[in-house]
Amino acid sequence: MGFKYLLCFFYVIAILPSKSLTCFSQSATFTNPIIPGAYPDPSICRVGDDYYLSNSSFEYFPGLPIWHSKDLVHWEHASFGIHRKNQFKFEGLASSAGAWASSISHHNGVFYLPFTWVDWRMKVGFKNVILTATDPAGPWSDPSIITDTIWGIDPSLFFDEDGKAYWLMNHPAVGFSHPGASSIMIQEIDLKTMKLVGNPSFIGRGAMLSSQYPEGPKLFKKDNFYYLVIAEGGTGQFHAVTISRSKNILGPYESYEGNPILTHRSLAYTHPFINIGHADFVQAAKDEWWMVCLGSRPLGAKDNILGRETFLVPVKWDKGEWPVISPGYGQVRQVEKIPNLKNHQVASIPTRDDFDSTRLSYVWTFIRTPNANLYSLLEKKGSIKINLLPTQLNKVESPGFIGQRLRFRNGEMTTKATFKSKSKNEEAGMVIYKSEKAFVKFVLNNKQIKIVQQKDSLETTLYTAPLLSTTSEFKVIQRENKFTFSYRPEGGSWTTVLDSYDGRIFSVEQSGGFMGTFVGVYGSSQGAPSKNSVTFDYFEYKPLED
Ligand code: 6LW
Repeated sequence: MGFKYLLCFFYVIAILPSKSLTCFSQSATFTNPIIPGAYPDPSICRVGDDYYLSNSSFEYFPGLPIWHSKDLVHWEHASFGIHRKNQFKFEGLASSAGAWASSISHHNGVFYLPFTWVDWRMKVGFKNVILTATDPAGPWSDPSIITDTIWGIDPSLFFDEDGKAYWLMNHPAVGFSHPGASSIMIQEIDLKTMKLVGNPSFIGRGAMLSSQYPEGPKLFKKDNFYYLVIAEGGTGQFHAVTISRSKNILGPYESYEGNPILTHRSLAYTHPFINIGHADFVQAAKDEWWMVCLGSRPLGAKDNILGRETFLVPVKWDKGEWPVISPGYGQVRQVEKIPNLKNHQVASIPTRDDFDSTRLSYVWTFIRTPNANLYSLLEKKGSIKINLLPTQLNKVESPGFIGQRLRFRNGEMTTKATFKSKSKNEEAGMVIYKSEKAFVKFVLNNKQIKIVQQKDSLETTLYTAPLLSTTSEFKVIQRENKFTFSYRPEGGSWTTVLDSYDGRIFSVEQSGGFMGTFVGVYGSSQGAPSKNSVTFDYFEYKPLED
């Protein structure tokens, strides 16, 4: 008997603690991207033990997602900088116009969100504005217009130790020119009046004489140096992060001889991440710095279908020295050691929405500002009703589409629609959408179920069959850049109707644009008046094993 107790005692003091530690210890690594899906141009700030991050959002509404984290790895949605229809005029906005490159900062209890509102219909297509909030959960203010007379983008703020605030942005080249030439300028700003003070000072043009598209400027004060971090090379394969520094905020700035401090330009498609650039730094602890940046995960080896996502990279920044990014590797790594911060468990994005709530989850996004009568969650619990409006997917409008960003390399998307179409122009179902010139709709109308591709101005029917039921489930399986379409009529079984569809139509390489691809539910009367509607019982979007 005694031996058995001894054995148990030994187990308790020797084996169990290590097991319990293992089961409770957080994993020592994280996987990039930290915010998957089309969330480009990340900027980050720290407020005590809390970190806030914002992304561009272009023509999508709500816009300028604001994220919150305590450990830099797990991010929960906090708010949208653009959450009211009257903040900006989205109607008729071109794809990839809209909200570019926000830069979140915090000072004396106020969050500032400068960014560029792009509308190429304006005389000067780039208006640089600031939104403010005292609570990261919002509400955010109406825009204060800082510049609308010069062609510049990517504003950010810097708060100096003497209490002065400075406005930085990309600016037309001054005194030099070559393809892609522009410069970085700095100017004092009075944040009480939201007016620029004095004149702009030129402080940078990129690390090389022929640098293209110096943009995304961020300024840091460390060890009595002002460090200017920018993106250059353009937001494609040659994208890079470069740095310069000065003892005087207005310069002259000395370019680091080790530039670029980060780029994947020479890795081409041999690395799982391309287009790395547009960075921001944050000090997580006394001597621990981290960088967020954008990047893309090409699918099918070369196709950027997911858009530009947000990545986290360690930085070694010794006193008085230049920062070393991803020390020992010099690349953004897929699996990285976690920051030395207390683990912050947050709710991950749900893979299934049964539409039980009275509000849509933040992952659901509209193309431009939605019609006030577009949808309802209140008609029948556990479903969403989309009212058929005349707006159309292949026009620069706000179509009857509610979508999520594609965020997995391999995923399965399913939904169930009940729809009694009264005419062939009334249609409803599932859509994979990149822009008004690149989408595939999988829909029911009054007589058919069909798959229709829009590629530029060409509409092509890829599948059509007689309608078997006014209630049908739709399934799309994405394996990298291949999409397979199936459906199941009520009471029937799944039938695959289109296999290995070439999804490169959604890639930046084929359809351009600054955003990624969305998948969602949809209904439209395609230009004609209608009082009809479609009901979706659920939407599921889950990852498949790589
Ligand atoms: C953004 C610029 C960029 O303003 O692309 O990747 C523009 N860099 O900094 C739109 O995302």
